[in-house]
Amino acid sequence: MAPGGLWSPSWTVDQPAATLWYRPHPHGKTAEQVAQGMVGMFIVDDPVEQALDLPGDYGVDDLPVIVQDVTLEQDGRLRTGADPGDTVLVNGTPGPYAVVSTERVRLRLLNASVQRTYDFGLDDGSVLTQVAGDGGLLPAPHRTSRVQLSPGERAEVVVTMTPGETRVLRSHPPDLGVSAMSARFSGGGDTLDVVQLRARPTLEPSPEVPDRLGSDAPDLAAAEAEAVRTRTFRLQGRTINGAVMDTDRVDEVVTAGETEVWEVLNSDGEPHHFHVHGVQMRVLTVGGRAAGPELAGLKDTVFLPAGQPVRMLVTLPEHVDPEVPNMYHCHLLRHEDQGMMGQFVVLPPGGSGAGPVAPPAGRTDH
Ligand SMILES: [Cu+2]
Repeated sequence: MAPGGLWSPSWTVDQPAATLWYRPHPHGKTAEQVAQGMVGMFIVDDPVEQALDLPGDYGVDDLPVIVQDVTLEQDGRLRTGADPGDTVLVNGTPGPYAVVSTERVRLRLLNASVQRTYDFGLDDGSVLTQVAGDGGLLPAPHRTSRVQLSPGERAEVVVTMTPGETRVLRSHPPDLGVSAMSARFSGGGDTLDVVQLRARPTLEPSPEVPDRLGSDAPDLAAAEAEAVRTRTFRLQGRTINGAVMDTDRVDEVVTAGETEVWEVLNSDGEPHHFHVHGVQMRVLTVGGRAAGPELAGLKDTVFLPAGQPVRMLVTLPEHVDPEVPNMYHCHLLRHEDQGMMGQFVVLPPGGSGAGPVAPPAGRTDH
């Protein structure tokens, strides 16, 4: 969008209840704009989710928690380009707290930071009940003391409070699987307070979190067996499959509605993440092992442990557009800005050619 320009998109919301978000995507300038707070949350409800009776009163027991880290100058201005920052903002606010008036409160956690990974936990080590990931409800609640989110990832957690107490949601040093030197740029050694929860002296009762949440997890082995092909993506340096982003090149051509396996490898000694536009994915395996319960729901942004291939089931969008590509990219915004991104176009079944530009010569799929 040009300065002063107006853009009025319209679209059909066609997905289950989820905690989504939006941000600018100007090539090469994304980190700077996001770091200055140009970020918002987009909450989708549906009847299935509402019937579960999870805390759902927005601003009362259902709270957006958009987490960013910044560095502030003496005069209070933001210093951009300093990652990771040393001050945590929640919904743009430093030193935030929430007054809790119910027994249970649902936090919609979004890591909207440029570079930092958070490992969220309560200061007393008590349980966070994770009920949803990026793309919606988990099949069943995942009770855990820690929820690690890399940039772009979301998780919904339910916290149970006792009257009058104050607890702190804190970020602990994340497990990034790389050297301490590399991890430092993603906040590897840091412990930070994120938000205080201050319970009133008396709390309104809240229903228990049900034992079953979203639809049952699909039979992933059967779905994988029916996938029409496997595409591989290798992330190294600031390249994906050896190339940096070129808006004049289409890297992948896919068929609308088909299900494929995408196998993504971080072959570096530094953290990378994989985000795909227009799809929600199911993580099959990480480093050859079955994905953990925190990954049991739909995902659009996935942390890639170094050296461990992540296999994902990807059902491609139904929306055909041979002219305007979708993107996939590392979700460390500095990496994205430096060209760690590729493009794919969606063709109708049986469609061929089309598109503004041809795929690169020599690219083969299997
Ligand atoms: Cu990266």
